[in-house]
Amino acid sequence: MFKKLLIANRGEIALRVIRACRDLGIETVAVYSDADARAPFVLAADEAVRIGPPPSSESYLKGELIIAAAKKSGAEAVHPGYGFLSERAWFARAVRDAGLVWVGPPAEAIEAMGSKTAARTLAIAHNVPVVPGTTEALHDAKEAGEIAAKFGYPVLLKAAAGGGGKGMRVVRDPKDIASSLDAARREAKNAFGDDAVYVEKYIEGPRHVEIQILADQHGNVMSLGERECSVQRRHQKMIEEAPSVAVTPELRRRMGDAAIAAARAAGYVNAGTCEFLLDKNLDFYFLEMNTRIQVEHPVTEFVSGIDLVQWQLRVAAGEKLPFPAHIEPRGWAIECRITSEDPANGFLPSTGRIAYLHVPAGPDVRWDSGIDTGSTVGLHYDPMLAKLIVRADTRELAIARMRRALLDLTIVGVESSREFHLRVMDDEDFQKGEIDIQWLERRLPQLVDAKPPRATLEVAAVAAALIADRDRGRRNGKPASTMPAESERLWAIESRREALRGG
Ligand code: MV4
Repeated sequence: MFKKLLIANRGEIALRVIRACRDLGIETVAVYSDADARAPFVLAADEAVRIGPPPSSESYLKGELIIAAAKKSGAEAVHPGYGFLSERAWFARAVRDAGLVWVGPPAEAIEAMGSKTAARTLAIAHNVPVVPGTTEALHDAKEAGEIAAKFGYPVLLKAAAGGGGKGMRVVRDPKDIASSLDAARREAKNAFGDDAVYVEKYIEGPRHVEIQILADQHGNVMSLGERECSVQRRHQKMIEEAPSVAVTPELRRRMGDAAIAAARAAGYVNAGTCEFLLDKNLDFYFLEMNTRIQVEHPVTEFVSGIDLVQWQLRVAAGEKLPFPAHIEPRGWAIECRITSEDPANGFLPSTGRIAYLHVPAGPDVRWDSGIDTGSTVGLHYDPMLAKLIVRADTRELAIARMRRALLDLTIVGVESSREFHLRVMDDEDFQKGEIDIQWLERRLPQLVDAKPPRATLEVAAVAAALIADRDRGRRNGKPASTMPAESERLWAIESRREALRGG
């Protein structure tokens, strides 16, 4: 195992990697921009190197500066985290060429999965099911019309260089094919500098289910089961869980085998994720492979009992995976991404200083965060403040535990998505697991509008003050009032917290 590692990232994932290193006795080097000089991940690292001003383009995306910091500090390995340079093949190669260990997949595997059409071609060649469609870029609208007619409407035009839903157009009517092709091309050209577009059959109302894999340098590739990631808005995941209510052990096995085949086809090593669409008939289709550790990895850690970041480090150091090829999940895990966005205001990003932070705890409650009391939240980076992850024996208990943990969370100073997550936990569809990739956007108006009326708020404020007063024992020596009825208790806990906030 290496003695010292540099983390080419920031925020909660940098801290997550530092913790794994501590557990393994590896010294850590953080790199940071001026905006992060006092960030928790910088304080937690053994050493920290300033790499530039706040904009990512002048700091966390400066590969050469990061490699220079690694060499200078005597680090032997580099962990890329997610985002930033994590899926840039040139950076993986530059790290390797500098004589450092890259704690991620080989540059060649990143490249093989980088183009959507190349990944699709690779999948087809290895019997991994993909959505019916083509892999060749379309020449013109006439050809698009012919292919669409062959597969049947609706079809989806997709950018070959794709990702994040850019350069994508659903076409339901043959008369729209030419204008949709133009629009998809324009968007693809803008986003990726490549206007190649191809055709797929459009899958209506699927779930987004992904399989976590882990591969070592000795040819062992394993599946750690699925994550259900359908609760998303504008291609940003909000809530993830493991396992998925839709996946049986038999389906998990087949999806796991498909993910392992895709990983093998790409010569994959380290942690990776195969994304699938799972339709209403429970047919699944490979979409793409994410060649990095993902934000939502903790739900898999909770149900598999395997520390994914620790195993990223171990396989990068040459260790063999000691696990069976398939892991069956135990219990249920849910993650809420707590962001500094205001759901009541169209998810407008909020900035400021975290004046007060109270973090949930207790059995099987995990808080992966990049902030502390006193941290400032700006606009330079992603709005994710923290991830709240819980585990329990059943999905129902996990939802109840998440609800409790969210009530235990107080963030003062910036707006956050906490209240939004509480509303999802209380939602009937969510509780039944009746969700697909369009569910949240369909449900959002109801979730956001479910505001208590002004009068209710005023009554609650008065009641909360009385409860707080009772708890402070200031009732002139009179006995404290009785506890509220069972049905009112959660409301009372919330009111009490609000009332006691700031003394
Ligand atoms: C699809 C699809 C339906 N049918 N492909 C969106 C981003 C890109 N990774 C693939 N995406 C989709 N591909 C076919 N043939 C629906 C989506 C899609 C989606 C997929 C995963 C998670 C969220 C999504 C939101 C909208 C559309």
